[in-house]
Amino acid sequence: RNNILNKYLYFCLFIAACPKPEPPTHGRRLGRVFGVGHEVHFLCKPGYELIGPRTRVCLDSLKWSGQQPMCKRQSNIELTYCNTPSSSSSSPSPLSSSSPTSSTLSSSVRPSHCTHFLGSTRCTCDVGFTISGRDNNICTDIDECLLFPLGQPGRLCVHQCVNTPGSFHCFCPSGYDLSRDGRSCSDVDECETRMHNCTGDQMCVNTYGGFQCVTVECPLLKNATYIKTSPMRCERNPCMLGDKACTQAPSSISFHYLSMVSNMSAPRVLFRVSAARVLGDTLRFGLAGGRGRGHFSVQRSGRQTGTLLLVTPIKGPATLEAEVEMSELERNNLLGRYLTKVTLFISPYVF
Ligand SMILES: [Ca+2]
Repeated sequence: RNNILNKYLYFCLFIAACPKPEPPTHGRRLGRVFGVGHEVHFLCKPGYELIGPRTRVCLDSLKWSGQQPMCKRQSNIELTYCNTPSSSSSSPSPLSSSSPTSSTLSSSVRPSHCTHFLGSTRCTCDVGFTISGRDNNICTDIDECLLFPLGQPGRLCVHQCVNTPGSFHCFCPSGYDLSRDGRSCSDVDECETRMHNCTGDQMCVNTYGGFQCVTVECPLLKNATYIKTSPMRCERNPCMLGDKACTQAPSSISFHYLSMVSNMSAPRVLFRVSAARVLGDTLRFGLAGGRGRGHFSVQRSGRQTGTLLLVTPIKGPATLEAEVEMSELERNNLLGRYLTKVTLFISPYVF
């Protein structure tokens, strides 16, 4: 056990990660994974403007790309009013104190662009802003996140939406990268990119939003002993002649790991078990056990094939197990039992 712990510590020391980036004063940092290839994002409080990069990436050199950004207080924006002919004052008057926006001057408020032609005035705003103010003289930011909230058709971001002056930005939970479309989140394959901390005797299983380190261990049964014949399979050692309890124990146990997103529709096929060669006259397939049995069913889908089905959707995060048993018989005598243990890792999100 100590040995395992030592190995774990050894791996912990060598996870490739960048130093924890501090959030800027008057702002915050989004993103909690600092491994190579991961991104962090920076935002400023209202009234502050981000100077520097909005996003930094942890580079192979274990340094963050770009410079640490700052949040700079926005100096009172000079609102140049569209002077209507009646108010020909040369000095632009500040926002009247009755205006509700005067106290929250930020870059979410901008002057409008007005043109005067033949006594009429036409004012427009930049993209992402809408005209407001008593004389259409200011533009206020459109909160796209509020307009298209999460969980509604046409939503902007699959996870988190942050409104910015004139635009918006989508954020993903840790373990995901923002997709190229800027709205969806795609899983980071920690196993493929070596961002996992699984030890040498463990296997890395990529999951949606994370990864799992699994150890395949052959069972210790009273009546039978097993030996690992491949990383995912254990086979029973030969039984003593006449040892019935031993011959009734599974001849082989295979392990499989599946990753799924939350709330996948059902019914759906999860896994198929087939007999490579059949010695007896009958094959039977059934669900032997496992956590969350109510979600699964086993059906025969061919002469030598059984199918593990998901029958009701699973809400994540969850880890469930299903055991599919195939038994081979000859004139009603059991020739062998073969167990397939399927572990399902279900993400907390529908992506
Ligand atoms: Ca992953």
